[in-house]
This record gives sequence, C-alpha cells and structure tokens, in this order.
Amino acid sequence: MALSRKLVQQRSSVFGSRSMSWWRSVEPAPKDPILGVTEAFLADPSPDKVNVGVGAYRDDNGKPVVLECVREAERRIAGNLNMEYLPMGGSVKKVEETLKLAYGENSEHIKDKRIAAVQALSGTGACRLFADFQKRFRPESQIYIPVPTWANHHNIWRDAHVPQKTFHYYHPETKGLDFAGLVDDIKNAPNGSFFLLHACAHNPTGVDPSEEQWKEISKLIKEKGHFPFFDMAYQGFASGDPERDAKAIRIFLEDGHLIGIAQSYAKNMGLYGQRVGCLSMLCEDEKQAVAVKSQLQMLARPMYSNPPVHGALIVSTILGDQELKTLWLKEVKGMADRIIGMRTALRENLEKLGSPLSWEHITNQIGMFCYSGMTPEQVDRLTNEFHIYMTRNGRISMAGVTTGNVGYLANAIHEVTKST
Ligand code: PLA
Repeated sequence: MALSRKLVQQRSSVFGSRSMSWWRSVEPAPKDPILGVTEAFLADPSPDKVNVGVGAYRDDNGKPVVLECVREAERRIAGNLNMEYLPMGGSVKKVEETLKLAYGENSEHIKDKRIAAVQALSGTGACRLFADFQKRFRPESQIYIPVPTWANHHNIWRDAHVPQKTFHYYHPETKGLDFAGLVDDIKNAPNGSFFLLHACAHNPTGVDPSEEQWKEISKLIKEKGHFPFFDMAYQGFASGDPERDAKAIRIFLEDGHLIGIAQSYAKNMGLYGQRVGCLSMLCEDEKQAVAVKSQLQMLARPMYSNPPVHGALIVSTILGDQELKTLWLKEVKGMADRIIGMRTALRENLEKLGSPLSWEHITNQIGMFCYSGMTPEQVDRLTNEFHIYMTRNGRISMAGVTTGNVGYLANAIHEVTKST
C-alpha cells in the first residue's frame, strides 16, 4: 500500500515537472507593430484618444462602416444561406468575379482559362499561400521586398522559409519614389528572382510609380526574367476607381508576364473580419493552370481545409448584380474621396498653425496612408502626451482622420515636430 502510494507520488511529480517544462523556454512574442497599436489604443481610457494606426476605414464620425451594398447583399442572402463547406479552392463564382477586377472584364486570359486561382483568407492568406507555393516549387528562390513595406510581408515570407532580399523603393529626402535605386536593384538581382510589388496605394508610403515608370519596371523585370508578384490590398483606394487602380497589373499583362496576384476585399468592400481574398497565378496554358490550382488546394487543405463561405457569398452577390456593383463602385469612390479630403484638411491645418516644415507630401501621397516622416520618438510623444496612436514608422492611417479630430491631430503633430 505504502509502496504504491509512493509510486503514484513519484509518477505525478515526473508528469508534473514534465508538463511544467514543455513551454518553459517560450518567451512572450514582441507586439505586432500594427495590430499592437490597436491593443494599446483600446487600453487607453482617455476621452481624447485617436487611432490612426491600423488601416481600417472610418466614417466622418470615426465609426466603422458597413457598406450599403454589403447590407443589401446580406438581405438578399438571408435565409438562402446553407452552411456547407466550400470547395478547397473556395467559391467558383466569387473567384470568377474577383479575377475580372484584376485582369479586366474581357480578359483573354480568363477566357483561355490560363489563370489558376483560389479563394484565400483575405490578402494575408493569399500572400502566405503564394509564399508557401514559391517555397515548395522554387525552393532555391528568394523574394525581393520593397523598403519599406507592410511589416507583415516580412513575417509571411519568413514563416514560409523563403529567403528575403530588399529593393530600394522610397526616398526619405524627396519623400517620393527612389526610381533610380529601384531600377538598379531590378537589374542587379540574379535573373529569375521573385519581386513583391504593391499594385497600388503602396503601404506604408502612399507613393506609387507613375504609369511611365510602371512601363519601365515591367520592361526591366521582363528582360531579367523575374517573377512579379502583386499584392493588391487597396484596389479602389488609390484613385477611387478599381479599374484605374489595376493599371500596373494591366501593363504587366500587356507585356506578356506570368504574374501572381493577392487580392483582398478587406478594405474596398469593408469586409475586414470576413477574410475574403483571392490568390491567382497566370500560367502558360490551361493545363498548367489546372496543375497549379490543384497544388494551391493541396497547400490549403492541411492548413485550413477550405475558406469561409459568408464573405464569399457577399462578394459574389454584389459583383454578380449590376445594380449592386454600381452601388459598390460609388461607395468605394466615396471612401477614397473622404480620405483625399482629410489629406487636404490635415495639410491646411498644419500650414495654418505656422509649421516650419513642408507638408506637401500629405496631399501628394495616395491611398489609405500618409507616411509623415515623423521619427519614432516623435510618434512616442504623440502617443504619450496626446493619446494619438499610430505605427512608430510615422505612418498615419488617413482613414481614421475625421473633421472632428483633424484639428487636434494637426496641433499635436505641430507640437512634436516644430523644433526639428
Ligand atoms: N497587404 C497589404 C499591403 C496590407 O496593407 C494589408 C493590410 C494586407 C495585405 C492584408 O490585409 P487583409 O489580410 O486584411 O486582406 N494592412 C493593414 C492591416 C490594413 C494589417 O496590418 O493587417 C494595415 O494597417 O497595414
């Protein structure tokens, strides 16, 4: 009896210590540079607080927006919805409509079935699926990433075990494109490298190449046999018109590239939490596209099996109906226009305050973000003294600026930058 009790005690102490030691070496992860800002904002009890961190659209009262076209699509879907699994590649109808936005309504490539495409878990999931595909089928390859870029790009390709290189993109002095640096880096990269390009409304800089520059970039990438992969997370947010914002992609298509595209409906349909996106890859022919799609599905299956159904149904309902699509286009333009208005207001407020600095770049940059040029220390002051929350790289989400807070924001920015 006594012996068996001792054994039990020994056993439980062995199991106890073993289970205790499993995660002992795990250190807390660093805060995410973007989503960590939202966490800090939510924890701040100040009534003055302003969140211009994450790129999430707000109306002029600072409230999250559900688009009217989405509400109407939900009304039409209600009751019709079954909760069955989608196929591994997602909703075929939703993918078809999504491809038209990127490749063009009358795209030959769509007709020729040369595009391998699957519904993905929003833009992030599309990038990750591509990175995993790249690693599986071109294991020796690297990815060239612009400096700077959306911080998560680095995590995505790191976790897919793809080595990363960078290329010049933004010129801090001109606050514009470092075109010469970019061209050099394309030329100097080993032939057949992968290049990550933001299709429009570059995050975080708000600086896009001009049409002429895109043509030049496309030509050089072709000459070097590089693979262009487009992250298109903001189609519609640059110009207000999704068709115009697809210009860079169309230039590459005209030049005969095989390309990859990550698309997202988070921003342009306001479907952030629905996680609806698409990964597509233009292939040489239909046979190759079928093979590539099957391999993309093979990557998705052990990761999440199949993508969520609800957001896909919203998208296909809107884009498959002319009236709802027209309403959507109007609402995208409305969001882009409000942001453009806030750029002007922020710049004017800073100039009125007598700021000694030039704020021209606020209105020159496009898309959701203003890359302000503020230092991490200045951003820290904005947060600590004014309860203004933004990423430490000086990026302001213009989508969070409103007529109500623009004066307060300008004043705070002036206070922390006037002595520099
Ligand atoms: N690609 C770029 C360039 C992005 O800026 C974002 C989102 C995504 C992809 C992914 O978006 P999705 O997965 O939601 O479709 N960037 C945000 C949010 C808006 C974030 O960091 O996740 C940002 O504040 O930068």
